[in-house]
Amino acid sequence: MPDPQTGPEDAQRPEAGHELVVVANRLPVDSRTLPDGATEWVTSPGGLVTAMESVMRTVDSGAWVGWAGGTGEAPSPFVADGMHLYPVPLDGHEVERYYEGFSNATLWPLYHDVIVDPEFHRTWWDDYQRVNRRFARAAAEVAAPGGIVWVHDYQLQLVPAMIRETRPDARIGFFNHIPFPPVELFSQLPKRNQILRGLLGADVLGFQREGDTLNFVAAVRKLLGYHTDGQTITVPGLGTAPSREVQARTFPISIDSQSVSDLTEDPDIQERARQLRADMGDPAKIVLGVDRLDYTKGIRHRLKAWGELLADGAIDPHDAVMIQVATPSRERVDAYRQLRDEVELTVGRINGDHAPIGRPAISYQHRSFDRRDMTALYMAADVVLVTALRDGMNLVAKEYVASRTDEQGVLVLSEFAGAADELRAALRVNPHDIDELKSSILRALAMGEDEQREAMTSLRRQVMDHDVQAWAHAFLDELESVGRDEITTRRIRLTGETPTPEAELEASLRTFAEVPRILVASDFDGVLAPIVAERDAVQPDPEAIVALRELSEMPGVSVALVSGRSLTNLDHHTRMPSSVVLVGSHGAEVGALPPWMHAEVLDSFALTMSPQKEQLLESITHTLHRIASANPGAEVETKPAAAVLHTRRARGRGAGNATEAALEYALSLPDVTVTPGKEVVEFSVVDANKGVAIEALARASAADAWLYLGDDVTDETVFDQLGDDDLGIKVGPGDTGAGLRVEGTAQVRELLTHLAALRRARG
Ligand code: ADQ
Repeated sequence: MPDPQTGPEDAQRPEAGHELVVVANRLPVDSRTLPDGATEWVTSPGGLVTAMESVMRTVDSGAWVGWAGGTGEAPSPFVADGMHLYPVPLDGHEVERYYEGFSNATLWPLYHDVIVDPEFHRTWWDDYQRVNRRFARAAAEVAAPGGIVWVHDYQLQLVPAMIRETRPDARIGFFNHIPFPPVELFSQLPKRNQILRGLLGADVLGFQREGDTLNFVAAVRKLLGYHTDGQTITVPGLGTAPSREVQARTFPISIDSQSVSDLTEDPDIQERARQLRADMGDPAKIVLGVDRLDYTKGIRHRLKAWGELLADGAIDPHDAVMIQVATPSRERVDAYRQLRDEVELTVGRINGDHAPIGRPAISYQHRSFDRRDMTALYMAADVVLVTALRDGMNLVAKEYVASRTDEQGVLVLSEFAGAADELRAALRVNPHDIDELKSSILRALAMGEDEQREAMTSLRRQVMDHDVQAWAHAFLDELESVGRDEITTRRIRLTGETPTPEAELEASLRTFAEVPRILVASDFDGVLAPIVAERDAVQPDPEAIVALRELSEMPGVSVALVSGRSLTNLDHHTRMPSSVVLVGSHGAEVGALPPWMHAEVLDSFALTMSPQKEQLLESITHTLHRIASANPGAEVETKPAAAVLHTRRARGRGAGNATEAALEYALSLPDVTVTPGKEVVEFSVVDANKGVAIEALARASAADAWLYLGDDVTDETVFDQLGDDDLGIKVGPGDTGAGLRVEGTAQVRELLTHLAALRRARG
């Protein structure tokens, strides 16, 4: 970063929001308390920040949402180096359960091959969800319409779907910095499906290695049953939403290679490197390890190998010194405390047994170094040991390569680090095999200059050409290329519950009544009849029914009743004349049309069942019966092309449990239209909805405009089709695509009676 000093320059966010919003657990800043007690923010110069700086320069306005560290109230938003920072607060409990708990004691070990046992507590999961929701809300609030939101890492896996809920217009990307485990391991994770669904809220999911991407796709296929085609996943739409495509891709992360390389030209850093060697007693060889003090990094294995080489006499401690830099990490998590004790005990033992007087056999540094010191260390090191047991990428390996402009030095690299896929010229090891590790160390120490140069030249080509800027641009290019038309933006016209003012409703009705050819259509339950617990006890409002009948007999007016009920059931309860069209099963069944309507228009939309669909329906019905029998009171209704789970009469928590089980099951059925409604979940094997039905009826009746009344989420498919002259009327509370709202069935009765009167007066 050009200038690490930052202050609260300007907390104003652009009116229209930010074009690019990065969401990561941590903000790229650390706080520092000044002598006068004030807080100053200093940007922390990680690779991600550098990469983001480069891409943020290409957009008008960039933002970063993250935790500023510490507990309690978060600082107000501020600007640092042209980037708007939005701190997300965490309280002490959340740090314990969301961060140290679910993120670092459940997910981290599980995603790293269960090197230590993952621990799980349900309270941790509750906090993980709550904190993810907070991050999602913060990001959704500041992203510009159609803007890009890029979510990072395992702490925030639910955030993509949570953002999508409120911001379907945004392009959402997610990058997983750590490995994605094989499905056999991932399956152990409690809440695994929720995690997958959270991730699948993104348009593009990025992983470090090809193997990670394949693991993820396999988990989605196996655990959610979604259709996958290569690395493209089809996420079925729940309810009335259409399906979406999600791309899972491999983007190996890198470092700001040029700036690391440039540091080696700095005379002061060159001098530090020389001094370092001298401080170590000018040994023939310096072997270096740099890691966060984490059990995934294989520090114990490395120390064991080094200790044995000294004990065997294969290495003379006067000739070779090991420097182990171990950055303090997650010190409140048990496994990390234990690791630190163990590492320090081992280092102490090895030094006690082998160190010559006045200098160490292992120089152990448990603290942070700045970039310049780190570069000096890399320049001084003849061999760098990267012995991770599992690592997403491992940037240390790449930093070492970028620091060796002299084309000398040997990188010993674990095959379990992501970097092993690209850094082919490194000395590759299986760190679990201590004998192999020992012989690789000896080989590295003995390697001649020419061989070193040959390998290092090849490694440098790789690292210098593929830097972190290229990584970020590749990811964002993929995100940009996601087809816009696949992103459905459902239009919400009204929120809350306030009914449309009388005068506005009246004016709209008057205009509509003047249109020469109109279609008047309505949902049944909850609109023409109050909702009742016993479905068959439903009582339609007699006056509303009379008004509809009357309308259906007027010239230029077509009338339709649309319902989730089956056609026969709807007919039975409404007893409408043949001038009224009945549409059942959410549009999948259409009754006889009156003679003046063009039946052929409906051909393309007719109910079609194939033997495969019959079979599918049978298996769905079977599963729903199983869910119903586990939740007393829940019932299954079968229709010609659908099976429906009714939970109205389920007892106790049965309704919630049955619905949840049905929705979970729904996710495994990519070719089925699943429509959750009020205490019902409908599984339809034909692809029809009320919106399609109304559109077809409007065409068949040659209507110039239509009016539709609906109370349910299934009615939103109709409101999605509203044209300028059409009237969408939502009955009751809730967000809706309708332009008008009335309170309940009593108002529907008044409205229909009034419309009939207006139309009658028109003549
Ligand atoms: P980490 O597990 O933190 O990152 P790594 O890739 O090795 O691992 O990055 C560590 C960074 O910290 C390097 O830039 C290194 O120079 C720096 N560092 C280490 N010790 C230091 C010290 N004492 N002082 C100062 N700096 C120090 C996670 C994944 C990795 C993945 C990265 C990036 O676990 O697999 O490579 O994210 O995606």
